[in-house]
Amino acid sequence: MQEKVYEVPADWAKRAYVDEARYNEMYEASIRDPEAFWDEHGRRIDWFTPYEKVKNVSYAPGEVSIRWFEDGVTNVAYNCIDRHLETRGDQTAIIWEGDDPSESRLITYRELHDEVCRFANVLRNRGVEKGDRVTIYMPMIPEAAFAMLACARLGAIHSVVFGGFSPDSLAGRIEDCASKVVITADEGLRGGRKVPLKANVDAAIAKVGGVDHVVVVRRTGADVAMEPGRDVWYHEAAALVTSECPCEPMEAEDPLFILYTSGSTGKPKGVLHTTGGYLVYASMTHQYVFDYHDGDIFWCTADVGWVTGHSYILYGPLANGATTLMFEGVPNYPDNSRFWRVIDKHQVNIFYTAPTAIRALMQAGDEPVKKTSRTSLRLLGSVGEPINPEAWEWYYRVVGDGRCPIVDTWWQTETGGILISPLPGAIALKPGSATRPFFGIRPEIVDAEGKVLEGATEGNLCIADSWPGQMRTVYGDHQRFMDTYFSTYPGKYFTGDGCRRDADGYYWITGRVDDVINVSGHRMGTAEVESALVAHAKVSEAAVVGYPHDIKGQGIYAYVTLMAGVEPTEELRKELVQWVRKEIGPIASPDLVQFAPNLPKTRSGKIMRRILRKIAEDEFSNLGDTSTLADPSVVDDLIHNRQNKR
Ligand code: 6R9
Repeated sequence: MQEKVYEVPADWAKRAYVDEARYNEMYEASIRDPEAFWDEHGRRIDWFTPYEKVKNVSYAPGEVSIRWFEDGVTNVAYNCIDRHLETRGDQTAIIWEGDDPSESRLITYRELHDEVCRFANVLRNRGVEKGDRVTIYMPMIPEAAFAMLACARLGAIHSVVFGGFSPDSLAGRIEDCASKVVITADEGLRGGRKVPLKANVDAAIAKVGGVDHVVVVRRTGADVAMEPGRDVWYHEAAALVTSECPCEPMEAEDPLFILYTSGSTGKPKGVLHTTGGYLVYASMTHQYVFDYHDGDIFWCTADVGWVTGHSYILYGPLANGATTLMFEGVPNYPDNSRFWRVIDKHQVNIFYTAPTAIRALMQAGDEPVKKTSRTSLRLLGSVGEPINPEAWEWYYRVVGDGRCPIVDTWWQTETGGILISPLPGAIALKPGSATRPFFGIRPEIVDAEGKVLEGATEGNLCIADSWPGQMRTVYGDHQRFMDTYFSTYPGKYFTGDGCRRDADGYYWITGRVDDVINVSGHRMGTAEVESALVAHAKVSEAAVVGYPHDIKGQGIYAYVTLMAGVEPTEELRKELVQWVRKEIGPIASPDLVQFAPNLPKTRSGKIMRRILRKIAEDEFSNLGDTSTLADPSVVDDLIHNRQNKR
């Protein structure tokens, strides 16, 4: 089949910050002399004390250390707010669109300043200081942004926990970073449904303790329990403070935030990002990848609970003085035209969403899209998982009316910002390919032994050198950081993704090569779902794998061995799905549960996931070598009782 290529439109090459020649020139310069390149671009943010040292990085086994701009002093909130006040105080910083289409709010940079200062003062009055950890468990309301920026202003480290996580998951995250303060809302509102955030916080704290203050923002007005001395309504506390609060001077390597993410083993890791390098990288990628120009309206549909929300709803856009749209709702409420109506309502120019949303909306047909105008759109973006060419084409043709380039941006919580993506004025597009590396990024494809493969090839994706937005450590566990990312291929950062490079030097991400699955763009460790399942009294053993799913990208397939004497019933199947929902959160609900009296194991007792994956994928003819199984007949039973997909 001939590969489709969409050339850079002539007007894009002219208008964009970089065309192809400039991209090549800048990319080469960034690789030839990273120090000089980042010395220049690090100054795109304002520094209280300018840096003299640019890069101080070691990937050496056992002593991985990553420092950028280390003698510089700055503050992220200052860069996202204060430095814009003189020139764009009256410009809209945040457009908030509520779950209910009749609700929206515009917040100027000056208002943002006042709101963030108030929030910071409320936190300061509760003893929050530089270096303290603050957990934020909020719906997509402006106060979530105010709270994050208030932490940045004070130098406190925020840990945002996605509002869809269960009390147990929240508890684990509060405990891991020892947050004494939690910020939440009475309830969240998504697709017309209420989410009991405050009640979840109460349940989490009952489990782990250690929290001195809970600041509660009123969203729905629900009647929630308030514990005297611990809980305070934000609007009451905010009425008592001023709208002035100085920015704490922060060293470039002082932490900015922790964000928990799933890996192949163990509990979620606290990915730690620091101040200077993160902001330089988030703002620079936002400007160049989305070709953001003054006055553009930028909409990233992610939740602030994920890294995409951190870097491309908040920090990147605001550092650039952009107008960023924050959406509380979901793509299909009140109907399947919602995204496109919001684009028309707020005249959005740049729209950034996830393949799972595109695939779901594609199933609803063209009509909900076509009845809206979308003439304001200029650029489309995709993130979170590989986008299949069919969904790419639909996004391009139907949503973008064939006028808007698509930037398929590959990156991770760990990378802080986009690493591989087209620049719309510079790089011809191939549907399904994240195309070329951003400035300063050195992708390498290696084989299982770590040999670097050249030319057109396929293997595991590593990054050979550091970039300013890279995570610095796993909070509280630097050894785990080194083991997870720098030990498989010593001297390189290992991404956990598989990747193909074609003859044109384009990168095609093929998905995770570890035990991480990507369900609707949400990262999940199969081990987390397994440990939730085995925590159920009737489950003796569980093995979880991903399988191809039309809308979610991957679905969750759970093989469950029950305790002796327990009857495998339909009811129990449903109960187990509910159980996982409750233990981790709705995003982790297994799509299919197969009761398996035995799991395929090696003689040493290791579960052979390769075989379970193949069965879940319906690839029975291609099971590979099963001769090392302790009991090969187990496989026939598994195939015979496999769960149906539709
Ligand atoms: C930003 C974000 C990271 C994992 C990553 C990869 C997958 C993300 C992708 C993509 C193909 C893209 N991924 N973007 N795969 N093409 N454009 O999603 O961070 O939640 O940490 O997930 O998502 O597998 O390793 P995170």
